[in-house]
Amino acid sequence: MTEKKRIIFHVDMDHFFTAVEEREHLEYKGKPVVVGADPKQGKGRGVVSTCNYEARKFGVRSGMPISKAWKLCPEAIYLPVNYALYTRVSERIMEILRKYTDKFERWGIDEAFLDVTSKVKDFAEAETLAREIKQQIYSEEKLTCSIGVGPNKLVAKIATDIQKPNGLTIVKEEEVGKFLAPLSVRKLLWVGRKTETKLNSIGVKTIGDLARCDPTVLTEMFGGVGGQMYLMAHGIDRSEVEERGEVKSISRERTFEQDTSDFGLVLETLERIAKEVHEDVLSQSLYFKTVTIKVRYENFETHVHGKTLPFITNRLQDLQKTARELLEAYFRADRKIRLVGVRVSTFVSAERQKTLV
Ligand code: TTP
Ligand code: MG
Repeated sequence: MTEKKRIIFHVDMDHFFTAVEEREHLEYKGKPVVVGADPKQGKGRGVVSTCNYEARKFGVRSGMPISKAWKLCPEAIYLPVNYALYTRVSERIMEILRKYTDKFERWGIDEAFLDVTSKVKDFAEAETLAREIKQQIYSEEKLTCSIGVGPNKLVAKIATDIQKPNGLTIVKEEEVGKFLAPLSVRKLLWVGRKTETKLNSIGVKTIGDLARCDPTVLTEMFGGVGGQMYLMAHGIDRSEVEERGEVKSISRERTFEQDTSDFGLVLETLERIAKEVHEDVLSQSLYFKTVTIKVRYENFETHVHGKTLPFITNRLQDLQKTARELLEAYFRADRKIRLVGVRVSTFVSAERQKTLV
């Protein structure tokens, strides 16, 4: 069977939340900036949502406890998460990108895939188009992005990360093997730290090592996922770029009978409703990537805070752990909570997950 060769773009904004903050406050330019929980002079709970590249030089990273970030870089500018602002900017960027192709797929708040097969005749034209997109986003939004170009979504997404910020990485079909081989297995979509340790234990460190494995050994070790990993290691991904419309999010919330400052109770409630959300996720055969919590204090002041995971998942523990981390930033002994909620979004159906390989 001869398949039409595809050309896929993956676009990812650079240090998105902090880039938006820098744009709004020119005085931050050149200084380390961290967006996330309040560091409270090193005693704060919660995590870093993201940080700019100046802060990354000090070792600060997304998902790190904010207290650790403070230790590494107390001089950084620490800002709360202004989700409403980033969502507005994200919508405008997606509108720009959507105009370039009818085969478009949003993937998280600052990422999207574009299938430009029918818009360009080869990779040279694809490069020109990618530069045009970068230029348009910059001139309209004063933000930079990185673009990965490849024969499928998997390769394009891995390529984006190779040169960041403001990068453009092109991997032609015939270059895929050479491109993937030296990279760590962690670069593959579903390989987390645990899987990496297991793979390392059989001497597999790079994607090239994985590609040389016997697929039956991988299936024995990891079940069905093992077979998927093997195909991915060979850069094979037939999934289509398509907008997922129908289900936007699944959420639950609870109002306490009496406003409470009992953190244990709030946490337990959050975990219980996360379990309900998770049951819905499983019953609809979905995978999610973004977890958002909602906290309303007794005076009705309401906060919504989300985190997009670096992987897609359908595991209860990922949902509960992320929700718990997000909640920690809002717990204050002196403030009673009236309501908590949890939402998951950015879905992939199990059907599509299977077709990704
Ligand atoms: P990313 O694209 O993963 O990160 P980034 O845009 O900040 O940096 P990079 O230049 O490496 O792409 O995530 C997009 C946004 O999602 C990020 O700006 C903040 C948010 N986010 C979280 O809130 N928590 C997280 O753990 C991660 C990874 C991201
Ligand atoms: Mg990004």
